[in-house]
Amino acid sequence: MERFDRFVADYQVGEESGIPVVKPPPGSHVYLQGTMWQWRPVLILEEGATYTLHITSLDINHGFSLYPANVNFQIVPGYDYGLRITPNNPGEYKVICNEFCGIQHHMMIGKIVVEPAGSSMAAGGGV
Ligand SMILES: [Cu+2]
Repeated sequence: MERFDRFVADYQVGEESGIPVVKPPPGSHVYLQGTMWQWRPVLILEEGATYTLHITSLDINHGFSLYPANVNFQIVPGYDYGLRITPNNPGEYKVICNEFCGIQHHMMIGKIVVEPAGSSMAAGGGV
């Protein structure tokens, strides 16, 4: 929880519907938290860079499902799942909960954006 807060504070670049948007440096540890009924934060990753993705649940069982990529994990509270990932396909991915977790389960949709390699260089240029 503390690491998560520090992670968000260090690399936050914006906010979307009250959820922080975080762009961590390539090679770093990246954190994604599931709670009823949201995924925090929105992650911006770079194509070809390797990250260690930590997925945790703060309350009950959730399912981590990445769409349209075919990745599924059961997320049990109290465990820290560390996945080594290297995104190789730029685009916008949805994080969907595939474990029924209550009334707003179907609203539990997060987001991971993969930017094409090298695009962070141009980020200073505006839009
Ligand atoms: Cu759910």
